[in-house]
Amino acid sequence: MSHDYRPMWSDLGLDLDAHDALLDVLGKGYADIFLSQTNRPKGMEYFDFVMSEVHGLRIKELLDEKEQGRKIIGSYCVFVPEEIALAANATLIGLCSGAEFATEQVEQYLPRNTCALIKSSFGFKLGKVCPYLESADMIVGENTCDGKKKAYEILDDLVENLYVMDIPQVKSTQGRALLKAEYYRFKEAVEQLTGVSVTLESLKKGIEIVNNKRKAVHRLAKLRAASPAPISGLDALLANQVFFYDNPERFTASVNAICDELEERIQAENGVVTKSAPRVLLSGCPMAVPNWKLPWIIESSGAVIVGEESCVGERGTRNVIDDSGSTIDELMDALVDRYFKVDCAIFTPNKERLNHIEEMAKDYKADGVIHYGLQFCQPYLIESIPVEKALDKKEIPTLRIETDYSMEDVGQLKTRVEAFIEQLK
Ligand code: BJ8
Repeated sequence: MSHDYRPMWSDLGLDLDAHDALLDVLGKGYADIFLSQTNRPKGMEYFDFVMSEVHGLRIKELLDEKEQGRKIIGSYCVFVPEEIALAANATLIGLCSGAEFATEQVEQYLPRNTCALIKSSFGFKLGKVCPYLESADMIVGENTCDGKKKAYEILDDLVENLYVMDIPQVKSTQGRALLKAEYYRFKEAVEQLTGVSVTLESLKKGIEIVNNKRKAVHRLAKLRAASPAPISGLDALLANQVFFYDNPERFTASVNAICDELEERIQAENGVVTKSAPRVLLSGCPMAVPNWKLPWIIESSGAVIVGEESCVGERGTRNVIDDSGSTIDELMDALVDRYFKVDCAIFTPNKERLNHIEEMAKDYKADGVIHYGLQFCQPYLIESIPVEKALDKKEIPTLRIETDYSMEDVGQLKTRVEAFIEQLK
């Protein structure tokens, strides 16, 4: 890290020793998993820098924004619209939840058999190690899966500024009306927080900024259809993870710069693997920083990941918003249209997700699909069975993995993944 940020972390109330330990593990993991890769695109240097300053420079930037009167909003789900936050002079950041922390303390609040993602969000709070969480003026929870829904009731006692958004579970007319009403309620809450009213122009601008960010990651996604793959799945996942907390305009420019480079690589048939490397589509639960275990196992076993059907990936970023509306209400409708297409497994029925997985497997020329379900995550684990059946009908080999954030099962996972990759060959 470029500076001594300890005074800043201390002011935020972090536990400096615990935080040092977390950064140490994160830094070592990053070096082993990312920096050890060969023939990476030059543009990844930007993301290496972002990761090296993940709790440093970016937090400093957010605190500077706060000093200038901007508010910071933290969110745990892709249903929370960044466009509205931007339109009301706030910055939205994703709260990661990708590592085990303070498990003993967490289990005083949550049952042991809670998914690792929810436990991690509590661990970062109870262990006092997340500067993003501590910088946030508002933390947004959402009624998605039962685990999150109930956990936010408990989180409400641990943080001062929790706001909970209701999310429909059925894609019906009533479900759409609920989402629209909730987005209006969120708009009012953000306006109250910042003291800035959303206008037609500011909402259009917010939509434009986020659309550009999404277009850049779509461009990156499409380039991965090339053979040999021009970028590793790990590096592409990293870009999708950084999507949630970098400055949006800088992120867009950095992803587009990588895409320019990848276009040249594709022309020159310069891949990160050979053409014969098996191509895998990863599908399932979101993978937040620093949850790199399964992608690392897959790619260190000789395959390349060519797409993520995940909220940290294409499920979360696909589709842009029509910004042609001439009233705030028309723009809010366009916003709802876009978000209502997110096919999270909390929806019932959720046939769109099956179709999307098949489409992605075809578009990115995947030889097989690995479905990643977090232990105790009922929506995705239950849905993994129809996913496997649907893919089976299309003769697309599928491997269903159930795991958590611990490293205990690495050996066993590697054996299963290697056998699957052999089968794909
Ligand atoms: S839109 S996927 S980001 S809710 S892994 S906590 S589902 S028990 S994360 Fe998600 Fe929004 Fe949906 Fe996307 Fe529950 Fe499962 Fe845990 Fe999960």
